[in-house]
Amino acid sequence: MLVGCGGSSGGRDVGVWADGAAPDSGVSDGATDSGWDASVAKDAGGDGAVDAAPDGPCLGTCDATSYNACTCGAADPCGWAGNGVCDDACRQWLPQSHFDDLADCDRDQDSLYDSEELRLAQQFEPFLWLSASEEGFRAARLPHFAVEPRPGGGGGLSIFYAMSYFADYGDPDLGGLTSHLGDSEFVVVEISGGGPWHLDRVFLSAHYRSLSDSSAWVDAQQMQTVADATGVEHPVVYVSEWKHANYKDLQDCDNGAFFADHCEELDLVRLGI
Ligand SMILES: [Ca+2]
Ligand SMILES: [Ca+2]
Repeated sequence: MLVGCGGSSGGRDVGVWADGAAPDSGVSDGATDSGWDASVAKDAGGDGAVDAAPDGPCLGTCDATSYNACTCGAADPCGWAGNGVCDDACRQWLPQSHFDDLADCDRDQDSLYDSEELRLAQQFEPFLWLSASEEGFRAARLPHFAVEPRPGGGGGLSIFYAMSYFADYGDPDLGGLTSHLGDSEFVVVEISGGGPWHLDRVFLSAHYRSLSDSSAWVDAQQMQTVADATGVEHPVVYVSEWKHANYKDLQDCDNGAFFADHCEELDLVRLGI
């Protein structure tokens, strides 16, 4: 049984189908929809007479902007594809047969729904070991992310995490020498598989393209992971104190930047996109 969602068409109530048949997705033609169950239809006028079946696409639920098995159908009976409003809810209603609304729901036009980009970025969002010596400053960042198909096809994706620390506090052994405002370290996570997605490798920036560049690609097997409260595994990154270079473990951190970097793990926190 498909129950209407309270919209109306031509002054008539949206009613109920009893036979489970697909709703009328055609044009407004004045014809009664097949499967309309008059015994449970509403009486909008209160006159005791059962209302006639509403007509028009999806029994008026297009006008009500109601997401259901009709309005979300692959044939796009309401004409919502590319209408300037993202109808992403239809992907949840009909995962296998919804109409394509990438024109409205894919701002960067890379054929990935914006909501899917966010979901994957959160699924693989790194957790950070941040230094004890940054007490009071560990939350001083405003991270961003971007998701793109990996070059060369194959269906893999690349997730870029801009850590966006407000400041690099300089070398702790030299009283903060080289400190500067704005600290643009980053992590790139490459995934593949699609269903389910799995981690392939991670790029960890560490003074990227500077004289002390210690950045590196790390295979998934070498990355430490941690499960969040829902059981999803996330890559773990060791962040050098004050400088925010990224490493896969304590040893790499202490060897980084010609042994200038150090990691003192105090708090394991989610990046926070
Ligand atoms: Ca739309
Ligand atoms: Ca996109």
